[in-house]
Amino acid sequence: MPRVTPFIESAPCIKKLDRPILTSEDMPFDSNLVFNAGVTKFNGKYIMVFRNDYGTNPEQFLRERCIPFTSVDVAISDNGIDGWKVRPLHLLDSEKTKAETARELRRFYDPRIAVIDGKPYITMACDARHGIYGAIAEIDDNFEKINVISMSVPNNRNMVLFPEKIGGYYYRLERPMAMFGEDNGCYDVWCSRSRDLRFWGDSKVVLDQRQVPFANDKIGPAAPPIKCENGWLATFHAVDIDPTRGKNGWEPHWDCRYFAGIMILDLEDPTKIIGMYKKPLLAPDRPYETDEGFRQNVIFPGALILEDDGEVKIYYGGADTVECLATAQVDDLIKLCLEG
Ligand code: BMA
Repeated sequence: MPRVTPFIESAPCIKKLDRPILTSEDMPFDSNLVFNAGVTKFNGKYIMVFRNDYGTNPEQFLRERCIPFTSVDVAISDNGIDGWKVRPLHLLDSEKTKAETARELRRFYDPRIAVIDGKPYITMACDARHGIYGAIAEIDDNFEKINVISMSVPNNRNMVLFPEKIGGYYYRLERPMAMFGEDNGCYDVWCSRSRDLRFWGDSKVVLDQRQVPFANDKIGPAAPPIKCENGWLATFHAVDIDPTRGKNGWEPHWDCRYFAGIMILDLEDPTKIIGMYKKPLLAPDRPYETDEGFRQNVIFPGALILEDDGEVKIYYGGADTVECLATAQVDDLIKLCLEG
């Protein structure tokens, strides 16, 4: 396993806010960790659908080694930065999911949002008795009623939908956990397509983990891609493991570091990479990403919003504990990908 250098910075064009934008302290319900959100601009508002882990604390976690409950929740803001109003009723909750499915499905988490032909969809991971599924759900315009329309076979997650059909097909990026590949346990980013969002096929590898110089372990799709003149701007997360890292956060041993990477995919055939930035787009470098929280050194992006003035908002989970925001200019992001 190749060693990755101890400290890597975010790309120079990235501006991170100097504090998280949403945390467990903002929650009107029981909450320990608020992170890994999907965000979209819909009917003039910014809608965030996020993951809330609850029912524990660092001491209890050390004894029991699990976080008992996970809910998926909604927050709404006028500017996508602050003033988030959190809806008090959970959109999904692990206790309800278990009860409704006779414990077959345990919890949904890591939601991402794509709006296709004006209709919002949520993709999520789902832990279940028989593995981890990737789920696609439709949701009403008020983000109140969610209905799963497609489930993958195990083990698949980090599913993100493209925001429009390409050549008559819906497309998604995903990350199956291919146990028996050449590089055992180093999973890659894949792409599949569908006529109806329910049945998926024509699956191809898009990005091999070994193409990413700052990953020595799995990679996975991050935010739903955004469309630019040069192609689809697509983010991914990339993991580097250093077994000497030891205790890091709540866990007795956490040796991973998660970065965000960025690439451009062909507009007509999104299984083809046009360019990729060879260094991390976002690296953990703020105290709330590196020194505090549940799993330190984790950057987990779930949303990109391209504003009319060319600013891109990049939403990401920090340390599996808080939700954060960084911004960059779209032209700078494209340049990074094309110049490598
Ligand atoms: C991944 C997922 C994410 C999490 C990340 C870092 O495998 O479980 O939900 O943010 O690990 O812990």
